Amino acid sequence: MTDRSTKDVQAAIDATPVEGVADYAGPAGGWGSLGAVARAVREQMKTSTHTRALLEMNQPDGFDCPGCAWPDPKHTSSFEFCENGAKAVTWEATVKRVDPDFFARHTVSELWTWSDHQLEDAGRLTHPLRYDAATDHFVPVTWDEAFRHAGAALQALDHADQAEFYCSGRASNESAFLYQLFAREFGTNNFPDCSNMCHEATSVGLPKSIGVGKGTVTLDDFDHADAIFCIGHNPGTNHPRMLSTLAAASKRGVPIIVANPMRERGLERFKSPQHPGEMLRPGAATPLASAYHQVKIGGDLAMLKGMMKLVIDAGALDHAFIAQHTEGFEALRADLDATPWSWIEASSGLSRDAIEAMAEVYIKAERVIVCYGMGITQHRHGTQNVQAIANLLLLRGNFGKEGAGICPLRGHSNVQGDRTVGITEIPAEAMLQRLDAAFGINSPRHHGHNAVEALQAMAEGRSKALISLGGNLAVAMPDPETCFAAVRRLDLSVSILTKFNRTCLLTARETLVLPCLGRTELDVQGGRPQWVTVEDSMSMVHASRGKLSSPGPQVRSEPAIVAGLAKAAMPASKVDWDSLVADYDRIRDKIEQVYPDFHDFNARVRVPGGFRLTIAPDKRVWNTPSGKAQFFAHPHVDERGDARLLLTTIRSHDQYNTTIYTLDDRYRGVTGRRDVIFANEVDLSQMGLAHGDVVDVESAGGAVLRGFTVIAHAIARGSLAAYYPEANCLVPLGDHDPVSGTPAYKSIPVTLRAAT
Ligand SMILES: Nc1nc2c(c(=O)[nH]1)N[C@H]1C(S)=C(S)[C@@H](COP(=O)(O)OP(=O)(O)OC[C@H]3O[C@@H](n4cnc5c(=O)[nH]c(N)nc54)[C@H](O)[C@@H]3O)O[C@H]1N2
Ligand SMILES: Nc1nc2c(c(=O)[nH]1)N[C@H]1C(S)=C(S)[C@@H](COP(=O)(O)OP(=O)(O)OC[C@H]3O[C@@H](n4cnc5c(=O)[nH]c(N)nc54)[C@H](O)[C@@H]3O)O[C@H]1N2
Ligand SMILES: [Mo]
Repeated sequence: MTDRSTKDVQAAIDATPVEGVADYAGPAGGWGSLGAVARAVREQMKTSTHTRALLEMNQPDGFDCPGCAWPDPKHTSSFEFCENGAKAVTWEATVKRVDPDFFARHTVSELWTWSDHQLEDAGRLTHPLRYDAATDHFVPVTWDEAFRHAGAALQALDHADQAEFYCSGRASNESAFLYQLFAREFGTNNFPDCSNMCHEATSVGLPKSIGVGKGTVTLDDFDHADAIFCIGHNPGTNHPRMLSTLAAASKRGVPIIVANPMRERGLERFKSPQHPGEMLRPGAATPLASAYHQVKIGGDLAMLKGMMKLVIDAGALDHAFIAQHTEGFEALRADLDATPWSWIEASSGLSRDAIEAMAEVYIKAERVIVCYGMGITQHRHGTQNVQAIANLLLLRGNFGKEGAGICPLRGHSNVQGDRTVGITEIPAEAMLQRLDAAFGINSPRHHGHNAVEALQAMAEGRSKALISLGGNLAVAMPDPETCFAAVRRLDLSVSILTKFNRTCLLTARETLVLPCLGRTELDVQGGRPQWVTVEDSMSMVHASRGKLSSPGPQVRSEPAIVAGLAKAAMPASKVDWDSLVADYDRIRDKIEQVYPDFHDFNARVRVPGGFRLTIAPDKRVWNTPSGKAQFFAHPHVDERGDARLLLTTIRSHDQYNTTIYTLDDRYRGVTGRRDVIFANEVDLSQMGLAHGDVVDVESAGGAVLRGFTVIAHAIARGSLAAYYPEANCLVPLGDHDPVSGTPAYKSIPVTLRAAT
């Protein structure tokens, strides 16, 4: 059995005290959340104006939370409380600064020895900086100098495809649109972006299945679903506002079925800080998961195929829907017939009984939503996983009806919007034609690099310049040895950031760090406050208005910085950059010209709550080549062979990707440390190891993560977990889903041995 009861694991943890490791018995949310917010406010913010800013979050006239892409309820009267949203805001609104004095005090070699937490905790960037190799210091430069140096290095390239334009997912639609315009006029489609490490399997897999690479549900659908499946995501930490939605469904008696190798408290029970009754009653909390299946790492495809077999066996197909709306059913059925239960059970780590129980809930429900996250996408078979979820939903017509559909939990708050407005290495011809017509430019037609290809090109010297609009590319990517060296050999590295991070320390021949405003801050252009727009994971586009004062007079907005770089790189540019930056309405008018779905953009987005982009499957319209939704058969291949142990990499409760707020992970009972490996206690004893032992972890390629402590945890047999980015050295750069290019961060074959 894979399901170790939490009690058994608890006994193991109690038997051997390990520093910083304890059981967490409470629910998600609750007083712990309030305490964490109070602490974040205390440590980062000093003024009450800043503290009040927290109340502006997710209000119609306030700013969009930079935390995650979960949508806001339509009728929010009170402010939606979310601990991790509050951490994201306090981290940005901090009163700490890394100013020219700071960089005069610390050399780059010294800063290299700092932890990722220390680097960002030092504060907000205040001045444009340029690396001076002679002194090993970053020194302040004027904006004109910064743009001149960047422009000269870009002009010195042999051709435009030697430049990589990285985009992280916090950029607004307006800055991302200008950024892609800059790169395309410059002459490249090289857009590595954080989506390539995240939901690329969704962006690539779903259009083939249902004709759109996005989720199909809205928040309202959760009020009408008869069953909700949560596969491979951890909302208590990564999408905390989702817990209110799940709690409401749970109170309606809707089954919530979880498939996750780890028991995550945020999927088990929730004490809502906005619910005074629950907060004041000790022990009160809303149960979330009605059933929790600890699938083996990478075992989802087998589990989903088992469920599909059972749906067919039970005669529970929606025949009319399949006949009218789909193609490929017979091939899927043949593949499922050829898939033996022995493989399904071995590969998923779940018994047939358990999968039958899941299928029963699925079949009983008229309307089903399947939610999923990185536990599905970050595998070699990520695209197959996503398409298997679409298959399962198609079998019973769970698209285009209220209360049903697919719900990818997106990552960064505007990662979906950035994609929508052109950050893609594989642009559609029709879009390029409209872009060219709107600006009188000639966009390149050949495809560009995704994130893995960009790093490979940089590592091999084929690409020589990297511009980063946000993010911490080299740390977020697998295989730091390769990726760090790749950035260091560049001719030009430009980072547009709110905070200093390790990627900036990988100095190239010319290295510039440019400080930008965050989303919470007031952005004045042309004498007037500007605002931006974002798209959440349910395709709602709405306004975000920053209120806080700038961290310093030198700090510029992202659109202004992108325009400055573009003008310096292309003195003969056809685009009137200054006019666009002076009034963001003009940028939105251009977005509308290039993307017809944004018709009346400036008017519609001024309505509180904004508008929803077209999601054709809502109307059972399928924008696939055949005009039908497609079933995809995925013959079972066990790509990890007989690897006995797979390691998955996860986020702690106190981190935002490469940003480490503190070293704690409250819901998993870890305090003050991140050098731990979560393991199944039976696996440990079979390996001759015990809770608290110090081990070395070795990947199949021979990379070793040294001196980590194994801790017993309620995790499926054969499965291990460690924090990202610490464990990224175990993932080779070439280990990714061949279809989407998503790195296989979630299924790394490893061995463990006592530390040497
Ligand atoms: N506070 C906070 N919020 C965030 C982020 C953050 O770092 N901090 N990051 C943002 C970003 S960019 C993203 S992409 C999202 C990420 O949100 P999630 O997708 O929730 O991210 P992970 O922490 O990677 O968690 C993955 C979950 O999948 C499970 N899992 C691992 N391997 C498997 C598997 O093989 N099968 C199954 N079924 N489950 C598996 C893990 O146990 C874990 O519970 O969150 C966004 N929101
Ligand atoms: N092993 C492993 N690796 C992973 C993952 C995993 O699950 N496991 N997850 C992957 C995923 S899903 C993702 S999305 C990537 C994340 O990859 P990235 O998006 O590259 O990384 P972040 O850590 O989100 O970026 C943090 C930096 O963004 C900057 N920043 C913050 N706000 C703003 C802003 O408003 N504007 C600008 N210009 N800069 C800003 C700050 O300076 C900060 O240092 O990591 C991936 N890597
Ligand atoms: Mo992500």
